[in-house]
Amino acid sequence: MNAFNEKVANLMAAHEEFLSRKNKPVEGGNGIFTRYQNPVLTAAHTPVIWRYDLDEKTNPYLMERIMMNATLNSGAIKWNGKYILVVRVEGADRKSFFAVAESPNGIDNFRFWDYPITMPDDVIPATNIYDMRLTAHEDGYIYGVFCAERHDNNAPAGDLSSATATAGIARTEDLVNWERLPDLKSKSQQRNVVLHPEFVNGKYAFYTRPQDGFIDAGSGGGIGWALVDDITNAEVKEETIIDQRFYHTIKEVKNGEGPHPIKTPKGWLHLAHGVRGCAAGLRYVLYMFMTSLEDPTKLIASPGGFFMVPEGEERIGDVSNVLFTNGWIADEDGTVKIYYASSDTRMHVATSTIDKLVDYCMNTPVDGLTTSASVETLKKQIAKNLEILGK
Ligand code: M1P
Repeated sequence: MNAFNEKVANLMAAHEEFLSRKNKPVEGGNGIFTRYQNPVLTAAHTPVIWRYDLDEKTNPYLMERIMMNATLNSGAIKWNGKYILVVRVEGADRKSFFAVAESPNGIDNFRFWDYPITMPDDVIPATNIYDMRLTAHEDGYIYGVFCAERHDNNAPAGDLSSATATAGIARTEDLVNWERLPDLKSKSQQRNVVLHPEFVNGKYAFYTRPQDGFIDAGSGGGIGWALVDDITNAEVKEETIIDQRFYHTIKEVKNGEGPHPIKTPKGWLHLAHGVRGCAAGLRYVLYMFMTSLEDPTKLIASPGGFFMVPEGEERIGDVSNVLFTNGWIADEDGTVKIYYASSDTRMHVATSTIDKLVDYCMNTPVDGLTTSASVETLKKQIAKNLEILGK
């Protein structure tokens, strides 16, 4: 073996060793969920064959030719017994693309498939696509709904930053071949749009996030809901806000549905992100709520405050102080694997159960929206506990 081939063999072996690391739960915690020690996916998990040209003639120094920047906001689905993430991979060129990574246990050993997804771009070509929510719909298809970003051509000359966000829609049966459908038509810009897994009144149902501009949710109000007659020509005609934003809460500035909700006997279990502003910029945290099985637009549980916030190294990255989720998997035994990205840089997993998450939603006090309401809630719990402890 010549020196170049030996270097290639060492590179492949080191990568394989890295991919096969075991992940361990972090002991302790708040009893609601369990974090894991290692991120499940980072830019370093992307295949060697993506990043290097392995031809000695064209890459004699064996340098990375196509660098990867981040692996973030991933849709998730259990498919053929495997835990699948459709990962938002961002290259050094700032373009995001989708790629499938699979794991046998959902906790470690995630490996990318050889090729990224070729998303047909035959509708209105987009500059950038990201943040896919996966829904195995009762119509038999797996849908991917994602943000399609384009330069705003109405921006003044020289403004290269103004953009528009719409919801791209595609469907597949094998996660390899995707049929692109027209983007969701809506009066406003839309991001964080998610397809509900069941028909409602015979129609497709979407969670929406109307927004005034590319960044500003503005008058959008919160997480919306819209029924759509025809998925091949989807249009938001009426939109109802089902989870509102409020002043001085974790979702004051923006919120957005995470993955599609999980159906439980007590209602639809939702995971979302909430955004508030502070001197350090925007802070993105995760929160939960539940809606009624009979009427999925009716909020039936709204635990106050955040469910998860960035901790430790999660706080730092390309866009610091951000947790974002658009994928979770409920196993047959009631375990829930929550896939979340930290600071727009890397992917993690946390585990819980449906029972615990429902209990969390039903029994965490609501946000009373003022300091005095929060103090009264706290006093009630203290008094009860003092009585239990006989003090
Ligand atoms: O940078 C944080 C997140 O910002 C956006 O989310 P939202 O539309 O709610 O502000 C998205 O671009 C998301 O990808 C990103 O993680």
